[in-house]
Amino acid sequence: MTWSTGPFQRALLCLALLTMIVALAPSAKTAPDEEDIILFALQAHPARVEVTTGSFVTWMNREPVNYPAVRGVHKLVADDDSFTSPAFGPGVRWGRAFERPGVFRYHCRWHPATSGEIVVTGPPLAPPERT
Ligand SMILES: [Cu+2]
Repeated sequence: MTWSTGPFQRALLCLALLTMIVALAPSAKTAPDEEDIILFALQAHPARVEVTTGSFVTWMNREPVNYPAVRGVHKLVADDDSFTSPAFGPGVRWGRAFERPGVFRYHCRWHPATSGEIVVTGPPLAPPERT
């Protein structure tokens, strides 16, 4: 084998390794970000998501079967009525942006176990909603 291990080659190898380490390291989260929540087996995964204001949060319906009566369709409602999703079935994604800080708990209109909370931190990007 004619593999040379002079100082220059070693330095080059070090540089290559460092580049790989930097490339493989998880990138720092930048705000605003996007989160995907999977709805599966009538549960939200993860049930608790923390994001910064301005983040767009999406729910993906990955129910594997058509449940009787409701056919695996979910309709998410915020406990404080700040948002309501359309009914969306298996394979369909729905999402919304969270522009105000707070803890937003939600549940499915038809499946109480399908619930979770979005914890939003950061400066408000929209005025409070009128009631
Ligand atoms: Cu549901």
